Amino acid sequence: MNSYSLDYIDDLYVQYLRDPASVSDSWRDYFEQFLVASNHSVLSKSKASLRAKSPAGATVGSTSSSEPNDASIRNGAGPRSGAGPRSSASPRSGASPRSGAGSRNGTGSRSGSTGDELTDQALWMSRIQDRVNQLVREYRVRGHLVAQLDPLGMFKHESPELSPTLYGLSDQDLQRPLNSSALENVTGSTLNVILTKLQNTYCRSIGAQFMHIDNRNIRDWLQRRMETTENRLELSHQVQRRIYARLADASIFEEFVRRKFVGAKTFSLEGAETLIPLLDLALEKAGQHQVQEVVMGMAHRGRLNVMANILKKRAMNIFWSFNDPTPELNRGGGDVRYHLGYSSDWETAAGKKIHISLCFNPSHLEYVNTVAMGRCRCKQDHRGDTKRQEVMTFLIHGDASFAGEGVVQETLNLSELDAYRTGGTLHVIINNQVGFTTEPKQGRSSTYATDIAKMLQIPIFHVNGEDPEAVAQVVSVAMDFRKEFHRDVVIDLYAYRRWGHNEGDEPRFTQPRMYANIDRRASVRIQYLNRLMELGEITAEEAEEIARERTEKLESEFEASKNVAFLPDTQTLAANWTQYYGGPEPTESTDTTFDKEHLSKLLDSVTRMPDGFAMNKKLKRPLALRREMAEEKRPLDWASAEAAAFATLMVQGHPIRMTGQDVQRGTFSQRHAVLHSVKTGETYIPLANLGKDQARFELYNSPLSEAGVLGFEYGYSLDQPNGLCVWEAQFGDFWNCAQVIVDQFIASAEDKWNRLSGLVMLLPHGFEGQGPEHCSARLERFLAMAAEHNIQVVQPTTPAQYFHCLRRQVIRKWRKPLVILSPKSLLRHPLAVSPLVDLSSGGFEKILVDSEVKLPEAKRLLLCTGKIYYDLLERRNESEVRNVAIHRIEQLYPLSYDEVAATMEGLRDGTEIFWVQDEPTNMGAWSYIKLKFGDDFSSKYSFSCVSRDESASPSTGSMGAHKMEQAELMEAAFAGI
Ligand SMILES: Cc1ncc(C[n+]2csc(CCOP(=O)(O)OP(=O)(O)O)c2C)c(N)n1
Ligand SMILES: [Mg+2]
Repeated sequence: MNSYSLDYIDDLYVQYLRDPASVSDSWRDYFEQFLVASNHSVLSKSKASLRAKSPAGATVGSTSSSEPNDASIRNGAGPRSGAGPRSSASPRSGASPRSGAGSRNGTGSRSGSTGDELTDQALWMSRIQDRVNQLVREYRVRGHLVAQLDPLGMFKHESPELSPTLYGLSDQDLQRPLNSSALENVTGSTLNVILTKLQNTYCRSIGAQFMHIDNRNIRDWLQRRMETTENRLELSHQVQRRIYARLADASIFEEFVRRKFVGAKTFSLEGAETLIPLLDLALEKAGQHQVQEVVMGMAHRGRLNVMANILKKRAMNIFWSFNDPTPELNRGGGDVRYHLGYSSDWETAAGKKIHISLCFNPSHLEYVNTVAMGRCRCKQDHRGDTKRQEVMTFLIHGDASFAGEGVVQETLNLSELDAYRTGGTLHVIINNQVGFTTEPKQGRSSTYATDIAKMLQIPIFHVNGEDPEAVAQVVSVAMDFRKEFHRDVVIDLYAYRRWGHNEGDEPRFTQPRMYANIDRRASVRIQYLNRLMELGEITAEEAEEIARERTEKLESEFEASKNVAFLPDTQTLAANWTQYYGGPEPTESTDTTFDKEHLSKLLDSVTRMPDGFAMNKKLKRPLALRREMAEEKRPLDWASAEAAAFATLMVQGHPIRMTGQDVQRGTFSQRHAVLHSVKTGETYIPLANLGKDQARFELYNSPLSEAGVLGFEYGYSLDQPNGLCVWEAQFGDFWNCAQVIVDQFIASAEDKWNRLSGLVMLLPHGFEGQGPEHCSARLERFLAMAAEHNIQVVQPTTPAQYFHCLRRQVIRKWRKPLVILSPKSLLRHPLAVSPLVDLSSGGFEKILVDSEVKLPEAKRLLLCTGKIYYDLLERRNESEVRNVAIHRIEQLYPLSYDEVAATMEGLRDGTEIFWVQDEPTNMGAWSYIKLKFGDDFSSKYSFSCVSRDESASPSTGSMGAHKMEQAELMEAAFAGI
């Protein structure tokens, strides 16, 4: 019988002890006969006996169904008899002292009773060590469950796996000296000592989850950091006082605001004031790590406090906003004080400057996450920070929203992707254990609010917010982890919410017991002060002085804010935005032309690849055709015009970044901007190889996400006025998964926050019989949210129009989000082509006027936008109609009546104008056109609409029905002609 057979019998024995019925009859008889009253000596004897007399028919060492698995041991029914042997699920090599025992490799004596006893003794010691190893491992895996995390004591979990008795370790064993190299920095201690160290490390105020990380080096690094220090920092006198001062900043600010602005909404931080020293310490660490800039994203909770105490926004500005003295300036615009952004410089204790930018934030929780990350990435790109260590993101979350909002998963998923990597975000959860009135047990199915973060290979540190020194340790390990591994890290700050959700809210309606508990608690400032006084680090008088000084300062800021002449600090755009502007669209046109010869060369060069590059054969033809386009032997198609726009912008110094699902090839196999060698799999990007003077070209396939990715690109665009930042939806229909980013940021940021963006959204759109979800980019929704020149909504119908539109977006200094309804079938439509000269000359036209039928001869004018133009044109050509003019509206917004009227000159009064659209009446542009121009049109002409009947879904799922409907539209458009 070998050692593994013994292990097997051990396992069976454990199983038998838990449930005698779970082992076979023969093994049960055997255990009953020999081991029922087991203890060490009995075991020793019994093992010798076991070797001699295993029951007939039992296949020792096999993996029979009675073999217990890891889970069955862990889920065991509580402590077992102290001496019971156990086959450990822990590694059978490594720290186990077996190799030295001799018995396992056959060198020990196995014959004769004395030799047997000795061997058994060694075996037994080895097995104890195995169990200790297992116990140590369980502490690393589950210690957090019994850690003292929750100031209110509500988070209660048991972990029987942490009981030594589960591993057959008796009280006697606790006193034995052990080889416990399994625990960092400990050798030759007793189990008792080891247990104390384990509990200190993993079960005090810090609960660390890190054993889900697959990479052993990372786990070892974390273990070392925590176990060698028992998860505590030795804090200097100065740091302790600094922590106290930051707590005083936090709590005195809250108390002051509550006293002065009774009942006003502040979303107080009280109960979680440790956030302020936490951020303070994180910034200190960031300074040590040579971080130059921090981009912060956070929601309402504690935001005013962070503004005052971290961003150092002068309190007078915050107080001024409570008074709301100039409502007339904010009619229809602006935002509430707890959503505003701010930026400032932070100076660390060592004198390092860090620029902090707190992002403007809508009420919609968690959506700011990827916006902040996008900004961080762009700032890194500007600095040439290829290691992504000079700029980092801090994201502060609520417990309910982190667990509940799906965009959190999208956020985390971006963190390790080439297109979105920012070198590691610090996530902090203000875990006040409630979301408005909803408790964790109603709000999440997971143990922790942070469990979604376990999808990443990163540690999650839960920490009791009432233990600021534990928080200091966690910040130190977390920030060093990020520095070392360039990955995200999560700190779950366990706290509570001293008041209601906001200051007008009564939390005792719904959380009476929790609030009875909260009411009894002294603030963390007072608790920490008491501790420091006990340690003799600070006197009551000194503490009093710190508090008095802060209150006085706030008092003087308060007085200043009441001065009628006071004007608050409204920050203007950052320095790199000085040449750019928002507001109404400029009336002057933009020169988007480009030298024809150069254009031709650039277009040709994007068809070339390095010698020997083995391109897919099927791409040869499209590239050959493009070469002919460059030579003006054929007109350009859509994708070539796009490549031309990109190339010309980049050689003029404008960087381009584009992401979206499958954008490298293009959803419709039209772009092929990244070529793959069929021999080596290597890729080649012609647009990134135009010449050494070109600006950066980045084109990334995104994960299957809309909200997260669009948020990221929007964030990127906030810091990149000089470039083209493009997000393409797979089909236009899917942007509604990112509705929040469009509504809350893209469409309204300038109005609310005076922040500009030149982001481009490419939304494939077109009714082509592909069913309800592949036809409509929901033009009507963009038009409904279009106001005050907030966005541009464009539907170009020729490659040249697309080319000029993209170039205009960067060349003019007016920065405005651009929504392009891009085509699908037009990508290859024989009529949707443009000669090279239309790109090298001309410019973008808001309305394309009929070049064949002149208005004075028109009996009817068809107004339309997008692909339906070509359907109408074909129908007109087929039926040889000569008296119906067709105008295409290429830019739906901004568009004034004057601009439209200018294209109608010559149209006789009373002429019929039909707005023709493929969309059902309740969708598309009809409602917008009618509302905006209907009265003017109707006063002079006969104005009506041709469209599909109103419908709940955009289109039919039947190709046959689609064709019938399309034919009816054409009939109606030309009826009576
Ligand atoms: C997307 C979204 N849904 C709902 C709300 C309304 N709301 C505001 S705060 C809040 C509770 C947030 O709880 P938590 O994330 O724990 O933050 P806390 O307020 O407790 O700090 C809710 C539901 C919101 N702001 N955003
Ligand atoms: Mg909460």
